[in-house]
Amino acid sequence: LTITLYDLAGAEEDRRFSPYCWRTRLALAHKDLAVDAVPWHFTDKDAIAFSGQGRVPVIVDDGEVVFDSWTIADYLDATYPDRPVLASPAERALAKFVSAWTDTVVQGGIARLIMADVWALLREKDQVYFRESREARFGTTLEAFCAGRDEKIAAFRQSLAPLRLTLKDQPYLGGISPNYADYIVFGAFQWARCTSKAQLLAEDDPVFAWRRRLLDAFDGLAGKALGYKV
Ligand SMILES: N[C@@H](CCC(=O)N[C@@H](CS)C(=O)NCC(=O)O)C(=O)O
Repeated sequence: LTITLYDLAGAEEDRRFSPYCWRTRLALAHKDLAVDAVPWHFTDKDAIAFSGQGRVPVIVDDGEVVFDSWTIADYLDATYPDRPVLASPAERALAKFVSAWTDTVVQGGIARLIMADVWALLREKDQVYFRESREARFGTTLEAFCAGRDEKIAAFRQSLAPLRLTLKDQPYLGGISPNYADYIVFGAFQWARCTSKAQLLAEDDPVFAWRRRLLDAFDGLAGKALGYKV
C-alpha cells in the first residue's frame, strides 16, 4: 500500500522544499516504503484540515493520519519494525538533541540566509501569507532579516563545527550508515538547496561530502529533486 505524504511545494509543483517534509521523505525511503508525495502549499489549509492542524508533513497510511515529522518517524518504526530501523531507543534519545540543535542553530542560521529566496519561489497568494506570517514572527521584513548574507555565511559555517568534527571521523551521524539523526540535519540543507543559490558549505568541508552522500542515497532521491547545484 502506498503512503500519501502532503509535501510543501512552491509555485512549481515539483519544488519540494520543506526541511520537515524532507526528514519524512528520507525516513520513508530508509524504510523502503512507497510514497505518493502530494504537493501542498501554505494556504491549502483545507486540504489537510482532516489532520486537525495546519502544517506539513502529514501522512495517511491505510487510513491512519499522522502529522509532525518526529511523530511520523516514531510511527514508522513502531508500525514497520521489520524494515530498516530509523533509530533504536538510544539513538532516538540522542536524535532528540540533534533535532533541537537543528531546529535552533542550523535552521535558525539558514533562515537568515534564505527566507527571502523562499518567498520568491511561492505562488502569489502563498507569498502574501508567508510574508505576513514570517515578518510578524521575525519582527522585521524578509529582506532585512536576510541582509548581509556574505558576512553571515562565515558565521553560519562556524556554527557547524560540532557536525564537522563528527563527520571528519565517520561517514554519518549514525556511524557507518545513516539513521534518523542524519535525515534531521540533512533536511535543513535540502531546504536551502531547493530554494537558494547561497553557497552554504565550502567544497572541502566534511559536511559537504556528507551532504553529497545523502544527496546520492536512495537512487539520488534528494539529489534529483528540483533545486540548485550548490
Ligand atoms: N514540528 C513540525 C514542524 C512542521 C512545520 O513547521 N511545517 C511547515 C513547513 S516547513 C508548515 O507546514 N508551515 C505551515 C505554515 O507556516 O502555515 C514537524 O516536525 O513536522
